[in-house]
Amino acid sequence: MNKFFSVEDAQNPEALVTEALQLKANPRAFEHLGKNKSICLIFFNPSLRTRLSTQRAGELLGMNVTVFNIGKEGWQLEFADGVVMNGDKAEHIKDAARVIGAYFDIIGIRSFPSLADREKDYTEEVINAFYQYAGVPIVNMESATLHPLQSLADLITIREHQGVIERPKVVLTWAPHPRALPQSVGNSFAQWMNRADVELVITNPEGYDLAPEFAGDAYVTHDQKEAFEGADFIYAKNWSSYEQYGQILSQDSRWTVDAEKMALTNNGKFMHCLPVRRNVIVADEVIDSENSLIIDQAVNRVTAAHIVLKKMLEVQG
Ligand code: SN0
Repeated sequence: MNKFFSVEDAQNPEALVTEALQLKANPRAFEHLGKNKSICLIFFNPSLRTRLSTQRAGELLGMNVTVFNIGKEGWQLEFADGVVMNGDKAEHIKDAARVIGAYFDIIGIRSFPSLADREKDYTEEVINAFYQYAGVPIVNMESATLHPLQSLADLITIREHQGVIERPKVVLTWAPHPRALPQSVGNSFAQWMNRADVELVITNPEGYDLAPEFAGDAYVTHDQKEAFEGADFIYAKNWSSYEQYGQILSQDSRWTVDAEKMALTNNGKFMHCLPVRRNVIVADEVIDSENSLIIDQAVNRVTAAHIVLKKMLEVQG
């Protein structure tokens, strides 16, 4: 694997989950694979789980891990070609990526969307430029449109908790939030669930439909209660509007996930990627209940990064 940008790079997502679970059961099995190998985790934006879990995964493989908060501590980067660089941007991505690629064997990138220019955000300019110029494998640690390490961790978590249910009903529900957030987690979750053996339902208010290329074959309804009926897993997440790009169209607290709505499900499990605004996205009574999988998901972030880095190290030899 020389890039991990989306589900497309996983070839067979279900097989990747099986391998990841084997690695989770025996986490030190490949601790020599990354000996004398290095990874640089580059953050344009804040992070807690992605930073620490990817660092832990690198360490489990014996790698040297460097974290670079480029958004705070680096030069501002220019991405356009042929620009006269006499403004605030001190360095071109071509130069920065080639240098970092010369220092490290693998690079991870976190770069949120602008939420101002949809076409630009959806071209994934930042991770694509690193891939073009760095010459080493690139891991998406949440890009403008996708968050594949999160979605892989989510699919691992569903497989661990589905029990005897063969094809679980998985519901992705929009929930309110005070700030405009990326569509990345929602897009990515939908993209992975479309490739997994689950029944996917997405529910959101009007104006919040996800990009069709990611919603795929999901059944989409604007009636949250209808969606929750008989669900095995409820995945809550806010995203800003894709249609009226980056806008907050609703902060309707009737979309908050509470115990009354969870009662409509098939004793459904609750999921969220964190960080979560308690009592805005989800009521404490749900997120603190025994059906809440939030910590399992976070733990599986290590497992997801572990299998992805292992696959990248294996092709490097
Ligand atoms: C990010 C997002 O994409 O929604 C990262 C999630 C893994 N979340 C936020 O930026 C939340 C910020 C906030 O103010 O709650």
